[in-house]
Amino acid sequence: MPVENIVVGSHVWVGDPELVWVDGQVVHINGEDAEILTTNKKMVVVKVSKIYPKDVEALADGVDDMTKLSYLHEPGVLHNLANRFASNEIYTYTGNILIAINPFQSLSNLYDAFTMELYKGIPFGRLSPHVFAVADAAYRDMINDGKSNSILVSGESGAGKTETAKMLMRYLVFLGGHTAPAGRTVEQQVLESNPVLEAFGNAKTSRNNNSSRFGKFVEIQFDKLGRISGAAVRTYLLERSRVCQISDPERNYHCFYLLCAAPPQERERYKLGNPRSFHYLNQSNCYELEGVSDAHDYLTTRRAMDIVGISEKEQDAIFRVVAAILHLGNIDFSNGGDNDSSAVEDEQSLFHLEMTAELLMCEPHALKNALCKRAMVTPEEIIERSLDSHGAAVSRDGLAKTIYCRLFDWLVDRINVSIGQDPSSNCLIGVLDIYGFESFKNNSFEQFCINLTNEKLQQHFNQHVFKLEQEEYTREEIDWSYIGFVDNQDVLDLIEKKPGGIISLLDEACMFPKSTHETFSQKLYQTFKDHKRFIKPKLARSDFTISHYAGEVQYKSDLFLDKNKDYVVPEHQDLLSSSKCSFVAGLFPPLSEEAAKNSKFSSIGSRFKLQLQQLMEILNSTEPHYIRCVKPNNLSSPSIFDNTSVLQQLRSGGVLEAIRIKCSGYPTYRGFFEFLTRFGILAPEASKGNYDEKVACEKILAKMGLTGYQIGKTKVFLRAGQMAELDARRTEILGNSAKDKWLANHAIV
Ligand code: AD9
Ligand code: MG
Repeated sequence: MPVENIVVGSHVWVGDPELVWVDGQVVHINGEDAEILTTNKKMVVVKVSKIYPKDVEALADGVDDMTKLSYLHEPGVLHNLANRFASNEIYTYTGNILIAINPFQSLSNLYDAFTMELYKGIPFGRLSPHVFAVADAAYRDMINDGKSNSILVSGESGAGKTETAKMLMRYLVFLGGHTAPAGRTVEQQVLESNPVLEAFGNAKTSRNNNSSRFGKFVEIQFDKLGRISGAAVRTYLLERSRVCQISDPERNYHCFYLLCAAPPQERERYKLGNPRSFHYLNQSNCYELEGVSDAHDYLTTRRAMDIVGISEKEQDAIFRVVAAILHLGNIDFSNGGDNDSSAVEDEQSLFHLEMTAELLMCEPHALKNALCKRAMVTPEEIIERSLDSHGAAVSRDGLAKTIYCRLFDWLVDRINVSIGQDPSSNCLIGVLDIYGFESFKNNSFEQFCINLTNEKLQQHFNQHVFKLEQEEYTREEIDWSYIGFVDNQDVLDLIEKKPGGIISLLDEACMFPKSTHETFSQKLYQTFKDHKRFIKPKLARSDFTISHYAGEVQYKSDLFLDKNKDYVVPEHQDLLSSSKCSFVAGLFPPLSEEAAKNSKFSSIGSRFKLQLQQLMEILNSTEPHYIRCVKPNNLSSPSIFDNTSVLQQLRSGGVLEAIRIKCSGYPTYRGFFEFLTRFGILAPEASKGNYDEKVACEKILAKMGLTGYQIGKTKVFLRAGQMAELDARRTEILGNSAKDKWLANHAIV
């Protein structure tokens, strides 16, 4: 803060090693340094430029919209959220962005029918902040403007995205449902698609017992009367590796445990027993979830499948495939007689091989060959080669992952066909529930794709926030033509530019047989050595760092090439496409000759990039609404507010970026009357002179010698720092009495 805005007695925020920010009052100023007595009873000396003004007029339990804060800065925002969270106010607006803090407890009546009724048709901002208010605004905008809307929910794992998205869908169904539900209505199907997708796409991770392992965009279509007439679900990047590899204390996908807890006759049919006996489940010691009954959820999932229109026969086939994957994982291999080949290890493995074949309805012998042998095509002949035991195990896991992903995609397609699209609908509301920015100790290709998603959404978000600010300026007829902001296009170019971006280079590397992750990394180092968003970490031989909008992330490139290749081994394809079970064969439709030739390599990165492009096209044609979910602490505790972690999330979620954009213009605006009430004291002659409110405001501002502010039609628009300057003058005028009183109250004992 500029030195002249700080006076003895100013209330300020200063950095604190534990709390991140702590408030205090200036007791002495010496040139550039201020001596501050903090409320945690420390006397600290801090550079004036490092402190932020605190609003002493702010309400004790906070404001429901950050834009009502006199000072829009990091400590102010954090303090406001903490205050509200302490009184179970989990929702707060920043303009039309909703910040939702996960309460980790059920708050009474927060989502009941009465509350839904309450929010219906009430203008946004009239009632306290709520997800229902956002859904209501989206619905009203759609009805009034005849334009599609979207609600983008983001946040880190466990922050509450999926719960929020479900709440939004429930409210939209409440608004757009038909009054006379007849059997399976579209809206019921929309809601029941959630438990089905969660059973197959969610799993317990170390951060969330019900973590979505895929991204989801649900498009709800409405007819001219505002009633739901169709829906479409799009999913993104299901986590493949989890099917055959989990670490303690995580779990595999819920459906495996559900099926192991099915009624006895069904378990018997699939020869399933204790989940502890399956390799794909017993790599972790976690089998049960607190407060969850897998047996009960199995029945719920079955019922939900009925409602979304998956037939009894199809359900049977689906669970047969799930059981087959468990048995498949239990087939072990040992090296065959000549060490270069493999054999199914023992009786047990043989039993599981037969069970897998029976469930998938293929020949056990053919299954064994598909797992253990490969055909090599040379110009002269086709040579059959045996895999060693390690190769066979890799082949087995590859098959399990491929089958599972195809099954998941089938479910999504089936749900879409069953709910049905409304071709005559011209309005939709999209709800996006997608993974937030990730930065771990080890970051691989998955984090790379997830962070690309977030960069794209961030750009969309920035442009929107900036546009809204400008609309407010235009409404008030002030001049804003010179305000610009820097966006993240340079990171997007680095990653996805064609040709020359990281994804293009990765695809090139995947197509060139001699590439390794090292040659790929060298290529990146060479190509981007002068790119300011790309960093070669010191000492790293193949890692690379990208400077994302939310911070730097160091990626390990070792598995990038493997993970980018979506390749179904022809032996697996042939085996399953000739299954006697039409469901299984349907998951592996025969490839056309053209596709068979090209099937050598299909890039997951490029496909994902394309999916994202399509998503952005839809989002760009809608009016967006944003919900930022925040996890108050990493213990899933209802009562802890961890400043450091919340701040990091506000940064990753772009909330601080939105504030930066606001600050590049006029971060504080006040109505004339409000301004006069607070600052009339600075120029008593202006208030007494019986002037028009606008003129009185101008007089005060002129007297204070401020420049750069603007006077709109009904509001004063202040540049960053000007509110602090006015407050400093006010504090001076109010004199030492306030300071003395404060010091007396906070005296160090
Ligand atoms: V992940 O990226 O899919 O791992 P999400 O989706 O952000 O994650 P989720 O919605 O699954 O998190 O929420 C995690 C848990 O927090 C839930 O299982 C609930 O126990 C809890 N939660 C979330 N939101 C609420 C809420 N509004 N009220 C009460 C909540 N509990
Ligand atoms: Mg989720």
